[in-house]
Amino acid sequence: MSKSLDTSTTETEQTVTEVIDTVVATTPDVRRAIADHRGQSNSVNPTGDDQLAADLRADELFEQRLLGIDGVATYASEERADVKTTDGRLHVAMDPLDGSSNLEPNSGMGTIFGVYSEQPPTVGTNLLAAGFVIYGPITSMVVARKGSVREYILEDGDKRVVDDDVTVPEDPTVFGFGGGVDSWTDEFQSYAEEVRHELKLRYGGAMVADINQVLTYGGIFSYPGLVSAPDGKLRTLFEGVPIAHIVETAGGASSDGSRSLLDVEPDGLHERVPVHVGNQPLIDRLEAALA
Ligand code: AFP
Repeated sequence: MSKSLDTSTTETEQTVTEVIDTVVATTPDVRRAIADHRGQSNSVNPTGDDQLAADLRADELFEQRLLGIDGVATYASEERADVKTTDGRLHVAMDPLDGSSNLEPNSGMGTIFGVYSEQPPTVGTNLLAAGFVIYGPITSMVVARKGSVREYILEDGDKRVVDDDVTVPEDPTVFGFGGGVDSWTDEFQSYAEEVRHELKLRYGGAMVADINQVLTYGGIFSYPGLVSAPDGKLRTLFEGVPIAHIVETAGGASSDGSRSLLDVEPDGLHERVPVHVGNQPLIDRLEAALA
């Protein structure tokens, strides 16, 4: 490997590490924002969702701190129309506070992030690392990087490994399907009818917590294309692709209904996509049902 390429790889890895550690160090402030900024903000995000004050505060914290990292060139977020740019080489795309509608009932919420080698919108195979934080009974984080998935417990802005090889269990146990029965297509309805007799329902309204159920117990999470919204609800860059990278790295599979979410080429920052992730056989059956 040439010297320059070697240096560049080392610098890239150092920047990815700094991004992950900066997300970790910011989580106590996000937990405080969840407690202190509980109201509406009277604004909507670029995909039309109401923004809570906590959404905006979390976005502000991550933007300031991540753009402060030398190697980070851009910051893109579900909460803002455009990419923020500075000098650097890598690109961060985030859902700063996933599941903010769970704030009022104090149910699980999270942060989703991806570190890309190319500026978004870009294809998921350009992800260098992806992860999510869960602000639950404890704060935990799952990160996919260099071909493996690790789970950490976060305390006071530090992280400690609790599982250094997260893999989707072979025998599936849970399913979580978003969107609502009456909005599903006939094809998805028939698939859901089969699955609900085989697996246990685990659906909480914040995908990070539902995805962690699939990583822990095996199964499938879907927010499918709907009759009224064929692209579904979830954002390609900020939710679907980073989560797909994590689940596929953990030995599972992902699909937009016909192919891996990592092969989806988004034209815009805020595109939506149907999201299906979980055990390969369940994804295969889903794609056959939707074909
Ligand atoms: P919010 O961030 O607006 O609460 O949406 C969360 C989310 O994007 C994803 O985390 C959930 O899986 C999904 O939406 C829940 O959508 P429904 O409220 O339609 O079930």
